[in-house]
Amino acid sequence: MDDVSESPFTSATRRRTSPGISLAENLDRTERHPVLIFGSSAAGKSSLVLSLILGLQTMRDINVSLGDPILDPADPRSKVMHQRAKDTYDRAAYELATGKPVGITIGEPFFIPVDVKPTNSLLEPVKFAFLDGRGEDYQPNEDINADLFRTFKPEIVDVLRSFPHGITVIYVAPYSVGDGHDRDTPSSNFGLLGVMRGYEELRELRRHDSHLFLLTKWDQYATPMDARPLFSDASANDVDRVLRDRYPNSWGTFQALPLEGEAHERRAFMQYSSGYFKDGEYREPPHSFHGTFKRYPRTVMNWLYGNATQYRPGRDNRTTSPRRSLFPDVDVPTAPPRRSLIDLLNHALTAR
Ligand SMILES: Nc1nc2c(ncn2[C@@H]2O[C@H](COP(=O)(O)OP(=O)(O)OP(=O)(O)O)[C@@H](O)[C@H]2O)c(=O)[nH]1
Ligand SMILES: [Mg+2]
Repeated sequence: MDDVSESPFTSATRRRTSPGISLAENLDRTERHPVLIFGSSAAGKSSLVLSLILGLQTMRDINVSLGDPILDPADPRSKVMHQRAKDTYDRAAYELATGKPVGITIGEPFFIPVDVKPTNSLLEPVKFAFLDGRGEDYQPNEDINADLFRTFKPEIVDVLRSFPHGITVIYVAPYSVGDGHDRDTPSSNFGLLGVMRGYEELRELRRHDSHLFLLTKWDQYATPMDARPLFSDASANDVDRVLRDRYPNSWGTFQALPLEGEAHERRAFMQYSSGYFKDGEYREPPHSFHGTFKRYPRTVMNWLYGNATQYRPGRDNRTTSPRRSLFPDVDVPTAPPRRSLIDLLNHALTAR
């Protein structure tokens, strides 16, 4: 048996505490691509998932639905997890209609099964499992007697250690926390650093994994519908500048994360807005700006679809398939700017 007792990240081992096959095995058997979403409290994780679902629900040529339970039905936690997934999924449509902001996520992490079936027969159906959970679990520990970085919950440890195909990891980095004035990004920054350390320690099968550093709440930085088009037309340098300022440690570490067999799509970054917010409330944007807002979830979805089609679960994990695009009219997120090791080191040393 592996000796997993020494590491803080593996203290929650993959011991089977419930009947049925494990989460990672079930994801593999049902050919579902896991999308692990990490970020501090109020970073925008749930809003990201909702906006991705909404973005698909409003496309005429894509059928999207809640998938089958993620956990083995023999596992007593299966029903509870699926009910939470269902609530979140149904919430997407409700939120669109009423403009309610999403509430804080509580309890144990859970996965939302989302099945995507393009009606265009040339594009294959894909199944995702989106992780949602409370951001507190990814924030540095305030207790000085405890380790700074928290351990992952057992479900996440299971996927990282045992899922044999490519997974996607999204690091959610909000431009700000709260209403735009309370800029508590240092906790977010170190929280993401802890997540990367945990990934590095637990994940051995990295060669097909894809990583996205997502600067959320971009609308708080670049006003939408402004005469200056920074909201819709930011360059990679614009985004990099903000990340260097607010996420010095985690953004630097992300760029140096050893991924094994580098491919540029597998390490990406972009800015994101999960919708049009006015006075802290989610609103329907004016008609002429629909495309501008929708471009964000569609860009991320395009990339996720590419990851899931290229590194398909359920197949031989040494082979890859051609990368497919779900929305040919939008791009995928770009690779971070190339930097020398010296530059990265300097950056890490001068980080606040
Ligand atoms: N302006 C703006 N606000 C956003 C955006 N995305 C999310 N928010 C707001 O930020 C707050 C937190 O968003 P959530 O999606 O609940 O964040 P979370 O990461 O799921 O937070 P926890 O569940 O507490 O871990 C909510 O009030 C959202 O309405 C965005 O793109 N722009
Ligand atoms: Mg949440």
